[in-house]
Amino acid sequence: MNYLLPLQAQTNTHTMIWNPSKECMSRDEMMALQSKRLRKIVNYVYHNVQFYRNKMQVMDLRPDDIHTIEDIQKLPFTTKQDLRDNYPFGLQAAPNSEIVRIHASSGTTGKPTIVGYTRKDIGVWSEVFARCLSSFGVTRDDIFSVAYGYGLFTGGLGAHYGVEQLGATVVPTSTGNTEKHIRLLQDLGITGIACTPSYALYLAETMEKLGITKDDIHLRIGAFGAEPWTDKMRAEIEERLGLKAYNIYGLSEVTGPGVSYECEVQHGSHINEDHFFPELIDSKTLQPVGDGEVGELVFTTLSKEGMPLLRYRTKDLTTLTHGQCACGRTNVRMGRIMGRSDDMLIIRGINVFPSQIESVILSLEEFAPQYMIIVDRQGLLDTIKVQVELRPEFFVDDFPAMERKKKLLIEKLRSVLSISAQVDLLPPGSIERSQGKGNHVIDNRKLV
Ligand code: DLL
Repeated sequence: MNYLLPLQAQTNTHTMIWNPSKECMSRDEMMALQSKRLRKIVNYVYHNVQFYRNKMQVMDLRPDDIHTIEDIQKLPFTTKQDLRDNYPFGLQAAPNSEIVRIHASSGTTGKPTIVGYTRKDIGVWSEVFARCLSSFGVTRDDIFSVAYGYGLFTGGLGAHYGVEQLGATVVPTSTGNTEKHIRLLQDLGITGIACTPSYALYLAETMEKLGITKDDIHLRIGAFGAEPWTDKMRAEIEERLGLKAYNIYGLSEVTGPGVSYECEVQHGSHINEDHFFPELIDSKTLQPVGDGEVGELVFTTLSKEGMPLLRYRTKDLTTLTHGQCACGRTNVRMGRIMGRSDDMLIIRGINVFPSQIESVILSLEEFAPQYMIIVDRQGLLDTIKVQVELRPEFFVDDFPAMERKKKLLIEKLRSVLSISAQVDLLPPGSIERSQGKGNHVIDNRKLV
């Protein structure tokens, strides 16, 4: 194993960095490490994965042609479709005897994506997750509830191993049975929680129904991810659960949660780029885009043994920022996921991301973060309807007052996003809650 022992896990300061030798490298040192690992991984997949050997041969490329990390642009891309076409084990590089675990990504259409991990892969994953937790301020004294789903989804077990690696106490609550969870939060004095932002809100709502306030629990840190969320949503969760909320990002194909994580500065999420090399490309031209510009995130796994991937196109849209952060880390930062190149809605020619609609909704105090966006086509015209719950204190039996609120949201959506949307106001509690990843969009146009 070439990863280092925890360096500062015992301290109680908030600026602790789990592995400074990997999180605070100079750019030259990082590029040297990445170059070395890239050469090794390209050689490894060339000799162990028929799919990559074929692709490289078609491009007249040999492992010897790759010298530095900058040569990555010579390599072929990998897509979700490639994983489907090679289902289940076609992209696995290690022999079955070395695989100790398999996860599968949910995938709404077609076959799931199967990802096999060697023991070393699980070790790296635990290490990178421990870096995230440490960056959020978690210490060995914390008791941490993992309320991501356990099972084929990488959220539960990924976070579980990370908490253990850091040395905090893990409580594997998983999803479901929220009342029991709340009881454990109180009785065990649980101080940290990892779950989707949707579930965090559901938890807050259930607590409120039970008459339990944030002062009755002891949560101080939340590790939220697996779905897009906004700063408005962050503020809401922090207020209702009485904790500090951090973003954690990842995807099964690349490892699971822990690919990137916020620090206390919260200006983007640091990518564990010694293991997952990021590129940002224009989805159409496939050419690189610069710092600060929006593009599609692409990852090359630099150390994975089970299923290494070259230039995997995530479809996630974000920005990258190089340069040292005020927290002391030098690892490149990615912005919030603004959407996926495949879930951008084009409404009468205007590009709209669900997260933009969420931001508009939450900028108005009347509305709760529970909403659905329904897109349809009438004749040749796209229509968009936003169904949104009112907060209980604003839900009144007064028709003109309700109409005014509706108009307010319609106007704000028009002025901020240049779309004219229909709005349905719903009573509190009427939209189905999600315990895992929330779904906010129904696009009926795809069904025709
Ligand atoms: O969602 C892994 C994960 C678990 C990440 C727990 C964070 C916390 P998948 O099921 O393969 O893996 O889904 C990956 O989810 O490509 C993004 O579109 C989205 N996603 C994950 N984290 C975030 C985040 C897990 N923090 C897909 N913000 C990714 C926005 C996220 N989107």
